[in-house]
Amino acid sequence: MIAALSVLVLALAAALAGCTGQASTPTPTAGTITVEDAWVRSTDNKTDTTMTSMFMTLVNPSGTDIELTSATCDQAGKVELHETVEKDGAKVMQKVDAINIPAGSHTHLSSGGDHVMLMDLKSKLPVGSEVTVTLTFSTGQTEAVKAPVKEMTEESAHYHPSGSASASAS
Ligand SMILES: [Cu+2]
Repeated sequence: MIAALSVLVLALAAALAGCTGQASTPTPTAGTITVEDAWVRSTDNKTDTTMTSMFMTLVNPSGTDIELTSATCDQAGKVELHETVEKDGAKVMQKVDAINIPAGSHTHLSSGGDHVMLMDLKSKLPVGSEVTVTLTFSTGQTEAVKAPVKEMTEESAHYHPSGSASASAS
């Protein structure tokens, strides 16, 4: 027990020593984001079938803020990270450079909020099909996410159910 503890102390000391000086540079091994409940909105019943949105929950159990910095998808000519803002009383989407996932917390990508935008789609995305999107994070972690294609429902279109809204939601 004592031996195990001193090993831990040594490891901590080494970690601290490695961090002295400037702000820590994230290492790929620090990438611990997990992706939950990913899905892509079907182009069925959409007027514009050239683009659609991907939603999910990104969980960051680490002690450092991590950003989603880019995404790619074989079925889309272009993929952007979007946020939704209110402009003149209307909700509009705009491109952002990154989506932050706070340390020890999570970020919901949802309709009416932040999302991944799949653009210049090479084919329609019917309900029941599947899309693979590769996410890249500020830690260097990449995650290939297989997302089912689903219909946008009344429930999923909601901004954030008031009961489960988190303080970090915007
Ligand atoms: Cu968008």
